[in-house]
Amino acid sequence: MLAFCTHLLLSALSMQSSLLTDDAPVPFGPVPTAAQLAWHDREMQMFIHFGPNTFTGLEWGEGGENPKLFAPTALDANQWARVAKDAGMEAIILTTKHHDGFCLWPCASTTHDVASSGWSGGERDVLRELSDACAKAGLGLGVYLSPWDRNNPKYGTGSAYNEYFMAQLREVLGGAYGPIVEMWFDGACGEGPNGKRQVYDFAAFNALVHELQPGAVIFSDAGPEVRWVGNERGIGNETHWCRLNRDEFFPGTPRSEELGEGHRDGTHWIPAECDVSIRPGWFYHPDTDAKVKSVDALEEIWYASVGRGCGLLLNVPPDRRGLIHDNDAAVLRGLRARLDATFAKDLARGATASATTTRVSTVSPTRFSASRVLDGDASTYWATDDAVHDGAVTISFSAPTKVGIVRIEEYIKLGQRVAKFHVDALVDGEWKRVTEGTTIGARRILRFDGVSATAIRVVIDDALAAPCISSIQCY
Ligand code: FUL
Repeated sequence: MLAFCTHLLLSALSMQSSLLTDDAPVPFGPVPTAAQLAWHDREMQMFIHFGPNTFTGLEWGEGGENPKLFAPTALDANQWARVAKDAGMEAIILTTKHHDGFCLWPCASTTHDVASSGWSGGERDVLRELSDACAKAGLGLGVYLSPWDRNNPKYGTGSAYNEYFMAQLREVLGGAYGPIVEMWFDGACGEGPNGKRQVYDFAAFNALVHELQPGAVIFSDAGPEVRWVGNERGIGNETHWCRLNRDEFFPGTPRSEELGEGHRDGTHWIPAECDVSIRPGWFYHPDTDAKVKSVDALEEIWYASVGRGCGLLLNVPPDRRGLIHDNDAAVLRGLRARLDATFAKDLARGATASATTTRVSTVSPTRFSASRVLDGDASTYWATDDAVHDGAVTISFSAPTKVGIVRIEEYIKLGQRVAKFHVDALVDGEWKRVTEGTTIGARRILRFDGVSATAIRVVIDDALAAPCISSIQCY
């Protein structure tokens, strides 16, 4: 009993002292959830468009296709997972049903599915095989399920179709296929087989996804967790606020040109994801084998998406065998090799850091010091006092060092703060500006003409609240 009372007293005292001594900045604006933080860490994910279109050559199937057309000859989801893994991707999102309504898993509520297909006597399940392959490879699994359905007769009838769609969500998200990291809702909404357009109940769809897969983020034009970037070229906006006035948007929004930048004073944390295909179309077509994007083109896309704090969702469509074509696999290996070579050695590790201004902490004098940006620990950061919204961190090398890339990360658990910054290099004893930008967010990766510098200085020119920078890397 005495031990129990002592324990209570000690924990009360330590709670009180941490309240008194927690001199960290208070969060600024909306902040990411745990699921969104995990999404930010999955910098690059693979998108897989596969289905009847692979066999008909269409991009938007009409819905009346004979399921027997779906007949891959050598499908191997482990090969997809290997290609994704070798490319350094963190998850695979599969079109379990595209606009043609055909389901890649044996669906209990329609016969327009793999069970009626010409593939292996209707005995196999693409989602099951991908789920197993991802689990084995240590990849996350995401689900694209098109609300637009050009096959189902209930489409366009209101609640009857919404019920059908939610029954499908229950099948794919209910646990049979394990944890799902991302639910991808397409904003496309056209006519169904009866010529009518459907009014979707996205509030109910989202609530169901959250109930069935609390660890998943939902993507759509309007989030609620991840938003579309507003183009299908894989290009993020140079100014990328992770905040959005969410309630003014909906899937299929006519205001998609605002999605790239987001809103500086937005109400909700909803960062942008950049979807793009490695080929001209979303589905595999044999006449595009020579049109696979080059390593150079993919590298540019990577810097314009991942480098601007967005997620990159790169579509790699399997061919009619059910395998990723060698041309696609080869450029992905090339991209990985290029990125690995570029980012092999962080030149800032081992350098020293100092700041023009540092937040005072009574917990420890180094709690918010400049050295925090070099410690490789994502949970520590350099910060300024609340009233100070600018300042600079200088990274000094022991000898002139050739630098052409900086990677800067904000401590986004406390919100997104930086609105304007620039980077200087100390070359032959003189500071010269090498690059500049607006937002940073989860990360900003900037390339510039390489300089031989004895120091690199990241200058925060303007922030909406005390800047909190968790990492500065140089390559
Ligand atoms: C669009 C769809 O209409 C395309 O077919 C593709 O699935 C793309 C990712 O989203 O809205």
